[in-house]
Amino acid sequence: MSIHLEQEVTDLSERRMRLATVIDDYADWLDRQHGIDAERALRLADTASALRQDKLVVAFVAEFSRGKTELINALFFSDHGQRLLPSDAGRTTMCPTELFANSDEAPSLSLLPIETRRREESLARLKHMPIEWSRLSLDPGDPRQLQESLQKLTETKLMPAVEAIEIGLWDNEDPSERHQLRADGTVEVPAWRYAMVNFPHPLLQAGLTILDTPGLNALGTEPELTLSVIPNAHAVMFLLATDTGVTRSDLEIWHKHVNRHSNYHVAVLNKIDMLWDELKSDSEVQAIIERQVEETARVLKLPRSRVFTVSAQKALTASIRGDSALRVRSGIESLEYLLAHQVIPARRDMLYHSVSGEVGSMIDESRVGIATRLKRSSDELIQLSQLSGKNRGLIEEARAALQKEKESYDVTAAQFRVIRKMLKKQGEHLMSQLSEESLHTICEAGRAAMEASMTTRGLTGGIRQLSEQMGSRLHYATQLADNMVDTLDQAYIHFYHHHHLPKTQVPRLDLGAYRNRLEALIRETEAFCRDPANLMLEKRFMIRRFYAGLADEARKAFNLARAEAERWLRIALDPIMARIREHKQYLDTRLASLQHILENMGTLKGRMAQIKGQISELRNDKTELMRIAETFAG
Ligand SMILES: Nc1nc2c(ncn2[C@@H]2O[C@H](COP(=O)(O)OP(=O)(O)O)[C@@H](O)[C@H]2O)c(=O)[nH]1
Ligand SMILES: [Mg+2]
Repeated sequence: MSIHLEQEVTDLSERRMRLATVIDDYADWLDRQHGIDAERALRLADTASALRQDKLVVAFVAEFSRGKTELINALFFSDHGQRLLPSDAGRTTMCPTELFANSDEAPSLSLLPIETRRREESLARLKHMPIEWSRLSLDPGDPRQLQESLQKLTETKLMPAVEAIEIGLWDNEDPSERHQLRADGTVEVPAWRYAMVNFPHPLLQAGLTILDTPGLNALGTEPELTLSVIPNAHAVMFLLATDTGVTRSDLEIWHKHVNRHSNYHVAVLNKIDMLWDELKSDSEVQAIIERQVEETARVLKLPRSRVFTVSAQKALTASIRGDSALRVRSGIESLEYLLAHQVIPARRDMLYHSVSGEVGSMIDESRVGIATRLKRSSDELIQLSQLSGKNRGLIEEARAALQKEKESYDVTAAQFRVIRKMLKKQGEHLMSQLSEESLHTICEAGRAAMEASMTTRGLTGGIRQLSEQMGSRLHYATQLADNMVDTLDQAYIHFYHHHHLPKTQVPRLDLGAYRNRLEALIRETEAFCRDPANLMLEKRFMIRRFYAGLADEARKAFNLARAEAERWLRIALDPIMARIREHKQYLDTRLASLQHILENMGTLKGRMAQIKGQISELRNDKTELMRIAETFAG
């Protein structure tokens, strides 16, 4: 593990924590402001906790035996003095393996039996069902125990061929797989479907999650990996090996699982040590490697700069032996730089941008709010100082003027209550578009359409129907929300012009991301159906699984959209009510104080002192807010 990488990961984690702390500080600050923005404070607390839990996910994807596991060992675990994950000849990881650190639980290896493929639940859901997993404790202080336990990742078992076909583990019609059938009618299959390694390594503790995947077989039959796990990774390393070049199945993985899906990916040409040849000069060897790199870039249609060369094995050996010349020659450092100086900074910027817009504009609004309150208090103070020592007549006049202002305000507030009632109804109508029941109905109908003909055509029909119905509901909900925003905007403008309430911009409800997601799922389905492998065979199992995977993703998008709409409703409707109440209270106290003064001129001084106290409190709040704003921007 290089210093760069370790530093950058730690730095990313520290920044995340700092940002979360500022957001929490701001939420506390808001909370102290008489609970006007309780809803926003809650939302901020959510944002902060999401930041704290954020993970940087790096996935390694390739056909079997390209050296993914070896590269993971070399990049992240070489300080162990040996291979942490099994990657030596003939013994490799057989199932997708997720490596992370969760300090709430003891270090452990959790394995999901392969038979759970029959289950309807998604992997994501199974992760929350501990009973389905077989669990082993890991002892980070005992390398032998560690290595022995992790050998489990390589386990296979024999399964009757019919069962293996059923759960999509073996294809009897594929000539390249037919030889795997044994005389007793069984085939060898991976023992585990998925593995989770909770391990207290510093990089993992700082928020790195690594995903190691086995070859094409496991990827193709686990739609969730392609539909959600790999696309959600922040970086994907696609491995090739110099001895095999770019094979057909490499290309299949590249096109189906990497190129189209992942946000950021690079190709890594591994095992360059196999081209090292003592009978050739360094520059000759380098030229051979370069030719292969260019060929790889051409076939994958990638810029040359996105193809890396490495010898994972030599890098691991070099790190363990402390051989720095070999380490340099292995090429591992360029991958470390890539992670340290591109992948991690990109994640850092993205995290900051994703929160800065929303939090930044909230802070701006708070500034306006506090300025308004300061102005009100100083207005009152000025008025009182002008009245002090004057006769009752003038005070009576001031009181009468204020009384009139209050009455006119009450009329506006009463009018708004009618509008607000209507808005509330509209809000309910909006939420009914996105209700759990409507989701259920849509999913059932889509499923029925798919089940009616278990073919790829039935599948496209089912998904299309599902996604279109969901999409049109999201669209309608957005329209309703836009109308509500227009009404609210007018109300705010009225309050601003006539009663000097702060100007406030009501945010729009934006469900675009979820509609895009649904459209992407349709494209996904079409690609699946165009794939000859899925067309030629009547793969009912695969179709059903793929449908389940897609429907799950669609449901996720719809549920997220609902949560977003709920939050939006509260943010749109609650603050205006709070501001109206606050302003009414302000007019009431001011009126009452003038009344007191009229009854007893002696209370004027006391009231002035009280307002001075309020002003200095507001000043403190303002200073604190400025500090938060500065830390946040910096
Ligand atoms: N010569 C050579 N062999 C390697 C290298 N990386 C991995 N291997 C070997 O390739 C085989 C497969 O490696 P592994 O990491 O298990 O591949 P995976 O299936 O992609 O995870 C093992 O026998 C490794 O020892 C390398 O850089 N050079
Ligand atoms: Mg492996």
